[in-house]
Amino acid sequence: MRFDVISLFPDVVEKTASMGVIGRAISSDKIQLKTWNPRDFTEDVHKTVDDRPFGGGPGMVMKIEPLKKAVQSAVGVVKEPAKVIYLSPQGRKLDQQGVNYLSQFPRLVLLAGRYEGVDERLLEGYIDEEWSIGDFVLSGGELPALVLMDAVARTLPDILGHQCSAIEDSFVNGLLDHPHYTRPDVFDGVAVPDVLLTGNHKKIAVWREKQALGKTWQKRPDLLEKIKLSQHQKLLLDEYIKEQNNLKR
Ligand code: 4HQ
Repeated sequence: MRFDVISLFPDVVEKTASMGVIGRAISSDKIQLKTWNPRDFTEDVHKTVDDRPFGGGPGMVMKIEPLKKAVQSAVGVVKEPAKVIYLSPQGRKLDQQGVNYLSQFPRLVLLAGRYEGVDERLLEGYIDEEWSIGDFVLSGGELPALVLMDAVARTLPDILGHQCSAIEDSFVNGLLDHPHYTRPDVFDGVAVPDVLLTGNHKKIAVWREKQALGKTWQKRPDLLEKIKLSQHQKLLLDEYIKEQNNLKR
């Protein structure tokens, strides 16, 4: 999969994307990333990318001409069709379902805005979809673009060292992740759950499933309303809830 990110801070995007599993996926050419600076598409001596808003008011607006050229250059750089995305709080809120939807496209062009945002006519003419990473205001679209890219990239085959970790992760099955432990087996007098030391993989899988259900019930009950539990899962969650009640008494 190929990502093209349009940003006034291409170094930030490249540097951040070069870390960890995503960085390795880029180095090994499993995913492609190219950044595009709207400043390189200006025509004036000052390389102006922003201007004062019509109607007045505080802040600046990103000019449409350099952005249109940047988007068209990014889209046209290879023949593969691209989905063009603008990151903004007005967009569809990103969740794992949205991430899975976006991961089916061979190319994403991500526009990271600055200032008060972009000229509305750019959205109307040159942007396919608008996405938000949450209901809060950031100072630029770079972090949202990186968040989207990270979440999408890690769903792709052969990106994570351990592909099952992507499958078992939080949200992928609609549930939160189960708890994790590593050495030492006792810390501050608190022991790791016995079952994890048994080597009984079937029992461990059942325990983890029950924990994922229980943690979701405790911390994010809203998620349970979105999915249909199997009969086995209902039984495990009932057991978890009963165990919790016993601990309280
Ligand atoms: N911004 N999710 C304003 C965001 C944002 C978000 C990006 C701030 C666009 C112009 N983007 N710029 N939340 O707050 O995606």
